[in-house]
Amino acid sequence: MTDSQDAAPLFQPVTIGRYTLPNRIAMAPLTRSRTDNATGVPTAMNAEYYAQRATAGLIVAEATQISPQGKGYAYTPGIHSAEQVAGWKLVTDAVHAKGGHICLQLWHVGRISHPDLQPGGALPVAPSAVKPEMKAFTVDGFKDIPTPRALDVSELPGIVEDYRRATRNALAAGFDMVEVHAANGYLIDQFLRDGTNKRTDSYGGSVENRARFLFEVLDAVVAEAGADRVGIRLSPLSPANDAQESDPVGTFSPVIRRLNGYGLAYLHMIEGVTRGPHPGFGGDLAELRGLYTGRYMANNVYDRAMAIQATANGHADMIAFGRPFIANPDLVERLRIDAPLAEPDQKTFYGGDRHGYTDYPALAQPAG
Ligand code: 8OZ
Repeated sequence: MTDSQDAAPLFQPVTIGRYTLPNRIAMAPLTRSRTDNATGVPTAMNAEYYAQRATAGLIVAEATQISPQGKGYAYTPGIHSAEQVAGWKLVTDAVHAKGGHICLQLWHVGRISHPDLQPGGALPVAPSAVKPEMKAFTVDGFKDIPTPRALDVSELPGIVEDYRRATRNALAAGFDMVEVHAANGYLIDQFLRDGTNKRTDSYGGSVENRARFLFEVLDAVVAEAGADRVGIRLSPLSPANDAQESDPVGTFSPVIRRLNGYGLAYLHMIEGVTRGPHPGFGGDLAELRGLYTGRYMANNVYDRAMAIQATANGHADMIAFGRPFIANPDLVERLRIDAPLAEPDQKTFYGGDRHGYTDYPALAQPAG
């Protein structure tokens, strides 16, 4: 019974951008907060963690700040300094040595930050001075997030340049692709949504204006990497990080339609509420997904059966698994043979050392 599933598209190759990937299982970007807080430089330990998971068809590495201002959580990595590029090179070399492919997720958190995490103790920045009802993860624990400072229009080209530099750095570090993080209520999503974008200039008001920043960023990233090495992540139906939107379908439909014209490597969508539960395949999800004509990566607490079905019936070209990859470095093989999955320890999700990071074993290999 399980053997017959080897023929399932989930376990078959797929072309994504300029790459042919061996299966349709992606490792979703997972914040693990395991770099030095001051430098954000990846280490050999991070390389070992990703290399252990290199049988994923594609690893989308954790959200990585494009600039010091883009940081919103303690111990997250960056891609804005030469030292960070050198650290990430350890990671990409280790993944490539195992035959894997790895993409870097480019991140600016916008208002989801705290002065403790910002250069010079500055206020976090956002499209508008709208306070999120959220706490920030700092080295001293969780702290209330203050009202952010609204970005002046003159500052936006500099942030677009930060994305461009981050893309160049990611390619120099050996990443195969980059993914623009436009989901989960971070800076780009804050521009898109009417609950967080109260601007009255050309970046606020109409959907076209609210999407302007996203497409300026995307144009810069695509100019550096080529569209066939760029993905984008959206979470249109998720209120993650207190990102309010009065009309998700009305806001995101024109965005997705316009993405069709880019020929990107893929659109990665969190299909419902971030970290689940899956909303079902009808309704707003069906409407939004149906608009996209390129490669589509689905994410939202998929299990094996859902993943097999969604890649067989045309819903998705890839499925991104997040938490299952934490405790199952060999998730692809376990899904293939329908082996039981290990459960991750939530206490070691964020921060700490090798424990709960590189010490989850693969299934024992048969002797011989
Ligand atoms: C969990 C913890 C910290 C950050 C996201 C980058 O929600 C994140 C994130 C998730 O996209």
